[in-house]
Amino acid sequence: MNLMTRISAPAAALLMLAGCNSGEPAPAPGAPTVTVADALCRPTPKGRQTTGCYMTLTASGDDRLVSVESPEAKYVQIHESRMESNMMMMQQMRDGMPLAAGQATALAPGANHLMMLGVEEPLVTGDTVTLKLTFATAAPVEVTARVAQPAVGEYDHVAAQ
Ligand SMILES: [Cu+2]
Repeated sequence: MNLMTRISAPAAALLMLAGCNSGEPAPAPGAPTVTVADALCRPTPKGRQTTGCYMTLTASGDDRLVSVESPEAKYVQIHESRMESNMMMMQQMRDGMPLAAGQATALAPGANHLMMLGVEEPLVTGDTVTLKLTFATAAPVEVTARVAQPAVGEYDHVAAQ
């Protein structure tokens, strides 16, 4: 019985390695992760170099979206939107956006969102945008966002105009 145990443990480890052949190092079992769904960036109208990006983030443990970068923009900021004297205002979340364990957190039009600044090449519907998300705890996640108008038309960049 003891001998069986000694043999089967390394065998199981080998099987796990064989199953993870994607090139990326697999996260350690139980390591915190963040999954991203429905990533979308708004097209840039002619001449505009700012636009909003939206997605849904789910962290396996309590975490925080700390920063975002993209080859398509000089900067990407994490913004919050709020109503102030009947005006939709937005400002940068300098400490990032908290993510509660297991809870889907939306970046959405008219609410918290990502804002790309310094977009040199116009973003046209059908394009894709690469966004690299960095978290306080989980490994960074690279996201491919499609460029399209969000279903909800609410605009969140009044303050930037
Ligand atoms: Cu914004």
